[in-house]
Amino acid sequence: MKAICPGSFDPFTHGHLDIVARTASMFNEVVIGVGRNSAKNGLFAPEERVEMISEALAAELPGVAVQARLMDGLLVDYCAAHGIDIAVKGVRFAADFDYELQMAQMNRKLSGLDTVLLPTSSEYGYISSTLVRDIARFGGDISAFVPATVAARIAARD
Ligand code: COD
Repeated sequence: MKAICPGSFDPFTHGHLDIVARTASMFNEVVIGVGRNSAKNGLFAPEERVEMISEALAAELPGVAVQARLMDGLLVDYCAAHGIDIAVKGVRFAADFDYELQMAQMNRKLSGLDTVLLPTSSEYGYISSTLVRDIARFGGDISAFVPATVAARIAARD
């Protein structure tokens, strides 16, 4: 079966990487779908996020069949066009669950696409891209929260 881990990944964190690695252990093929979240103010352009994730995968999950791809438009349309059976999302706390449940039900209604929710690993539950963006904007140290290749890209922006 082919799965997608969709998200904004702005930036890609250790929490995201953990969800992707666990998804890759369950499915034959995994795509990381980099979408645009219209509610969020971006730090990196989606195209650059795809590059950053590809770099992180090469360094952190060598030999694992995961590909990062730009996902314009609706998740359900992307999945239908690329033969993807299941979406996999990470859940850190109740607010994530409420948000993900609503999107999962909507996606299922739109096309029948089902969603698997994976609970975050306890060591990554407090990490969020929003907080990492904020820390990075004010020059703080984000190296504990993102793969080294992502930290290097963030440092190179300054
Ligand atoms: N540990 C575990 N999981 C985590 C962690 C962590 N530390 N941090 C984030 N996650 C999970 C999130 O809960 C989410 O499941 C996933 O990782 C990605 O997170 P983000 O924040 O990068 O991504 P979002 O929530 O901004 O992504 C939203 C999408 C882009 C997936 C969504 O907007 C979408 O599907 N857009 C396409 C348009 C569409 O189809 N819209 C209609 C949806 S019904």
